[in-house]
Amino acid sequence: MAIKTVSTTPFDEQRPGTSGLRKKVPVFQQPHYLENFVQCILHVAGDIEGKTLVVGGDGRYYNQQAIQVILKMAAGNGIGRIILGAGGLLSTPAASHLIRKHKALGGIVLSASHNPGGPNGDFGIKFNIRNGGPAPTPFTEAVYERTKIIDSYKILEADDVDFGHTGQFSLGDMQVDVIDPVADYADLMEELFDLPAISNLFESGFTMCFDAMHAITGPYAREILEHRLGAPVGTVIRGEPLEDFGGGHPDPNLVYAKDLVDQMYASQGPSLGAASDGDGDRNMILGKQFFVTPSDSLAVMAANAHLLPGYRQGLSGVARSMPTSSAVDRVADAMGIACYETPTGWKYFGNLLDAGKITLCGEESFGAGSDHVREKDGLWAVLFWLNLIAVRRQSVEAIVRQHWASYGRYYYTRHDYEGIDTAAAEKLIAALRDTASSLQGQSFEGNLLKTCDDFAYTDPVDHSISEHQGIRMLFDNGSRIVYRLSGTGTEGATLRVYMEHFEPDTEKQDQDTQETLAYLIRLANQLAGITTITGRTSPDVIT
Ligand code: VG1
Ligand code: CO
Repeated sequence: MAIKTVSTTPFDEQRPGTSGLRKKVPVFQQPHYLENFVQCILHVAGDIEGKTLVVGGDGRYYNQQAIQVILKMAAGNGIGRIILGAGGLLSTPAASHLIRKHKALGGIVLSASHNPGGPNGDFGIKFNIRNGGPAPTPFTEAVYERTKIIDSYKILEADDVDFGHTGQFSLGDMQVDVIDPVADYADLMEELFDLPAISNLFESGFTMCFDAMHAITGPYAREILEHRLGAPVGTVIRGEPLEDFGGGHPDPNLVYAKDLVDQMYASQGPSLGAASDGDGDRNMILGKQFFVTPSDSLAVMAANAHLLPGYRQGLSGVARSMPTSSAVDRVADAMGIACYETPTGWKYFGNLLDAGKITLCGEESFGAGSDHVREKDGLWAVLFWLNLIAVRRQSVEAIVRQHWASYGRYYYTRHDYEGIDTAAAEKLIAALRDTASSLQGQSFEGNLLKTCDDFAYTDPVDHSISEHQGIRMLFDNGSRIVYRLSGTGTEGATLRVYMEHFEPDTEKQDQDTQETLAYLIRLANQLAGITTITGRTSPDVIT
């Protein structure tokens, strides 16, 4: 088998966003498109000769074809060993764990996460570094610079290989280990949680419904919940990974996991509802007729972690992305531990976790995780809640209400305006940036705007600076409006507006979220001119 050097020319816009390069499938199907990007990753990764690489994806359309290319290119570029999930499957947290376990050079994860799949859907590719986490911005920017000048790539001339089952084979001089995608991850969960206590919970009649949304977590959830924990068969719904996610949108929120939400709001519904996304790193938690916001979930986890085996020694610190509500800050304050505020995207947590500055972290976008891997982890979050319920023997709702009584409640919502004109979206943010300093100090709806700025972050470990991470408006009553543009979409721009209002009075903690936040929703539109600039009168998705 010969290694071929293929001439190529650069493609425009191969710049990775919040989480890797995401484009429509037909864009990835262009000759050399994927190859160029993979070659640039391997170039920036540096000394790769003889090293180990973890490869897998969420099973979406084009996963198989992309893996064939990546295997041959890895062999063509001198990689020594590939660890590949059977069927080309690996959830994002499982890939992170395998990189760490095998001390691999890194991993290539194929996923567009919560974006829809299929021949006209989205595809994505992301590189994770040695610590198991998403490559940090300096790495992804170096890849982008390289994509602008690439003129050739290397690939082994070989037939397609069969990686449908576990086993081992060679591809040129490279060894490929096809492994069970679930086993190592499931073992890790056994180390962190009290599985016998959760089994007892199920034995005592506790019921749950886990919606895998026809994405990657189906096999993981079946193994852990139904096999290892003994939950009844059928606890996991939509458990078969499908290339197009059954035509659905694998985003676990109140809009896209509607079947699950309907079950949870039915009169005889289960006690716990949960869902995960395309690549298994997000989670949604529901009690009986009760939705837990991801920001609250993080705060509850922080306040209760010491009750679970994996976290009994306490937390070194916590972190949240800037748009995530301040609920966890109050817990950290009470516990006397540090709370870091980072830009959106899991890559910003990596250094804090590696340095031991934090144990838990999370994002408002249905993401939570800990130092067990370097990605957010959907099933981990579900097991955390199950273990917590097993220890406290209370309902999800009771746990959250008690939390609000102790720390106060943050009413929280995110409004997304999808597929808007990119120029209009950029104009809106630029205008806010320009007026930020003059808005600061004024009062709106009776509340003083204490701080209005464009969020910038200095990493406390490597001191790198990330600017323009979103416009923040902090009011003196503890409420907040944040605006930013999505970095994961593939069509036009998505404007995200995040709003929160703090309510310490237990008598007022049972109101409707959108009604309570109505004054901020109005103000957010008015201050940014959302309708005037974008022509939109209402958001496409409210979470
Ligand atoms: C979104 C979320 C962000 C998350 C990212 C990747 O990014 O807001 O919190 O880290 O998706 O999640 P953006 O730039 O579109 O707002 V995943 O599960 O898609 O890898
Ligand atoms: Co995801």
